[in-house]
Amino acid sequence: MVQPTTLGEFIVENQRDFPFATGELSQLLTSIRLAAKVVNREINKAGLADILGAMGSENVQGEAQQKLDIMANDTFMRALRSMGQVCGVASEEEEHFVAFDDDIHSDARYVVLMDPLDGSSNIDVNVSVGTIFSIYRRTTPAESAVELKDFLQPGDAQIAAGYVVYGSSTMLVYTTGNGVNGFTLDPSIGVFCLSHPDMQIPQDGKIYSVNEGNYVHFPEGVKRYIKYCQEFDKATNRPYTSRYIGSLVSDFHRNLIKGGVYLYPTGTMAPKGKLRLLYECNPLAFIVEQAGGMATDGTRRIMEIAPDELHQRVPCFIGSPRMVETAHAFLRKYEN
Ligand code: P6P
Repeated sequence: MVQPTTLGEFIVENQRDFPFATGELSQLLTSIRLAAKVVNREINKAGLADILGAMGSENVQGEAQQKLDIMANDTFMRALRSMGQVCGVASEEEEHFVAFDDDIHSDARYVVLMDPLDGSSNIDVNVSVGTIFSIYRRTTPAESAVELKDFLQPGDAQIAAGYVVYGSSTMLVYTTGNGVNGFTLDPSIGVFCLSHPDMQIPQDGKIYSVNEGNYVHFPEGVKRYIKYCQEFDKATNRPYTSRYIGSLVSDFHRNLIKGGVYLYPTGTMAPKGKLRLLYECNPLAFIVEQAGGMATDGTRRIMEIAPDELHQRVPCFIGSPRMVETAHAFLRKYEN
């Protein structure tokens, strides 16, 4: 039996994709890999270990912090701090960025932005959740204190991005700008193995993912696109299938493999959209573009948007390019 390539082997074999990293990215991804295994273990036993449920606190988004949210945040923070490559981390669970400003991090060159456990409201009902991460080189000089502007970089400046989906199996999917590769955790040996080499999103699809409970609050163009998806038209394979898990990483991952479009538009409850630019939309946009897909805010590429603030929200249309383009046509036609 041919031994599958492990994530560690893959990173080393593809180190040449990262010439200036001299092994640093390998170590950074290794720390993420380790944290993902720990979070996976805790999620799998959450129901038994009294770590389900809310902490009784709220995060900066005003969302009830789940015990596993905090566990995941602390696990990734600890893993990233343990490596000397990272000088700071921004997280959905932290109001401000966290600077690693001790001696061993003084010449660190990378910052990481992450949503340590996305979709955590689904945890108590055993629906899959995920971790999303984005990696940049710092823009301020080494040896100096990391600054907010090191984190407020457009998505096009990312040097790596990825996600972990804790589902029926646990997968880590990432890109360093040379394609997208997926690794499945083999729990019997605790190793991520290459299972989805060179992932490419289908250029068109039949799945649309949107919370239709917000329909009345959507812009007219979004409403018209949703009706377009629901109309019968044999020639264009419609009606499409509506699939919405309510866990961004899971909805994105399914559409990446099967083809489809995920929409989180503006609406009354979310005047700027709900998804965060820096640690949800940008990393997934990097991945989807590397896999041949599209990611926009309805008009601009997500990765062109110049961030103003750490927890900035943007509307998001992401997935198969033909489907995103069709949605754009409705937005343009019915823009008020
Ligand atoms: P709604 C989870 O909080 C999240 O950010 C994504 O994982 C998910 O796709 C979205 O929110 C669900 O939001 O408003 O449809 O419940």
